[in-house]
Parts: sequence; structure tokens; C-alpha cells
Amino acid sequence: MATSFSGSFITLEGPEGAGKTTQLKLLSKQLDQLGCKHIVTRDPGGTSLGKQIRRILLNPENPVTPMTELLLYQADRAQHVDELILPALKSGTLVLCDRYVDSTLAYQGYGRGIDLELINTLSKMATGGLTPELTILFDIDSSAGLGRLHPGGHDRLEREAIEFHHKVRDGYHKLAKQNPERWMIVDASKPLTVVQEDLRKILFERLGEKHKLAGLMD
Ligand code: Z5A
Repeated sequence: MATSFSGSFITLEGPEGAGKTTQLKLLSKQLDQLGCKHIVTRDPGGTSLGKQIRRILLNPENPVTPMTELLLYQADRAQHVDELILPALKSGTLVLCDRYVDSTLAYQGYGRGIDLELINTLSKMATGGLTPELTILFDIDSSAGLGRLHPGGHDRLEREAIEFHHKVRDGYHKLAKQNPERWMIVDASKPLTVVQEDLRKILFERLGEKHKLAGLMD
């Protein structure tokens, strides 16, 4: 299901420490100033139930098998889509989501080695096939991204071996290449203000008219 709602569904993806959260906060402030009806949400943890699932998933004390991990991300997402994302899109809202289905393909698929077709099937079940109209990859070398975070890694995923993180980044490149009309790539290793500018430009070009974002480039 492509987004044919009055709202727009945009996702941000990338390895750890790429700067998505930071950029979404800055962007949201600017969208508020422009009076653009939007929400910023994240996967996992965009709903009250999702926050509980997020805690389970990221707690380094929890031994989680790869299949359990996959199903928990999908359970979070099913709730997220039904409770928050779909109603927002139907009401004409611009939905900016920090991670979505492509994170599962990159981390559980390319990273952990779970069959990509199985992930696609489960993702369709969880989301009803809801696909973002634009996905922005915040691309950064995995070591550089992790270097921006706590030394040694803070949560369960961050503590994975560097080889895992390299596979995740390579996976993102493959996903972007397979679907160039949906993906845009931002060089997230650049200084914060440059990345901010690049992100604004992409949004302005793709959504400027629909969401009246002329002021985004001022
Ligand atoms: N995961 C999964 O495995 N499967 C799935 O299906 C989904 C997710 C949906 C979610 O945790 C974890 O779940 C994640 C993937 C996995 N893996 N881990 N760990 P999360 O939501 O906490 O993870 P995250 O999205 O990677 O958050 P993050 O590590 O905080 O990355 P970020 O949001 O992209 O970065 P940031 O917090 O904005 O910035 C990080 C630091 O860099 C911060 O100190 C900033 O001040 C700094 N920063 C930001 N931009 C710059 C620039 N341009 N230059 C220098 N420094 C910068």
C-alpha cells in the first residue's frame, strides 16, 4: 500500500549515531514555525505499548533470540501503524518516523541473516503494506557513528560487534539501490548544519508544494 492519504509518510534510516534524532528535533521546530501539521515518531517506541516493547528490546540484560527480536519489532510496528501512523496520515498530517520496516531488513535481515522474504511477509502483516513515500538514509561509516555514542555501547544493539554494524550499513546501501525512487541519501558525516540543510532541501523538493513548506529554505 503506497501512501495515498492527504498526509505524507517519511522515514529516516541509518546506522547508530547517524544524527536522525538530532535532525528531527531541529526540523520539527522549524515545521512548527511554518505551521505545518506534523508528528515526529519512532520505531520502536512510538506508542505506550511500544515504549514497553522498546525497553525489552534494548535492555542489554535480556537474552533475546533473533526470531524473538524480529517478532517484537513487528509487534511494536503493528501497534504503531494502527494507533498512530494511519490515523495521522488520514487526517492530513506529515508523519516523520525515525526508523521503520527498512531497519528490520537492515538489522535483522542483512545484520543477523534472517531471510529477507520472511521479513517482508511479516512486515506486510504488521503494517498492512503501508510503505513510506520517501525514505532518507543518513549514511555514515558505522565506526564513526558509534564513536558519537557512549564508549562500548549503551543498549543491546549498540553492543553488537563492529562486523554486525558494517553488515547493517551495507544492507542499507543495497536497499537504497534497489529502490532509488523512494530512497534519498544524506552524507551524515558532515557537520550538523550541513546535514540540516541537505535534509531541508530534500523535504522542500519532495513535499514543498503539498505541505506548503516554502519557508523551509529561508
Ligand atoms: N532496530 C532494529 O534492530 N530493527 C528494527 O526493526 C528497528 C530498530 C526499528 C533502536 O534504538 C535500535 O533498534 C537501533 C536499531 C534497532 N539500534 N541500536 N542501537 P535507537 O532508536 O536508540 O537507535 P538509533 O535510532 O540508532 O538512535 P541513535 O543511536 O541515537 O542514532 P541517531 O538518532 O541517528 O543519532 P542522534 O542521537 O541524533 O546523534 C547521536 C550523537 O551524535 C549525538 O551526541 C549528537 O549530538 C551527535 N551528532 C548528531 N549529528 C552530528 C553531526 N552531524 N556531527 C557530529 N555529531 C553529531
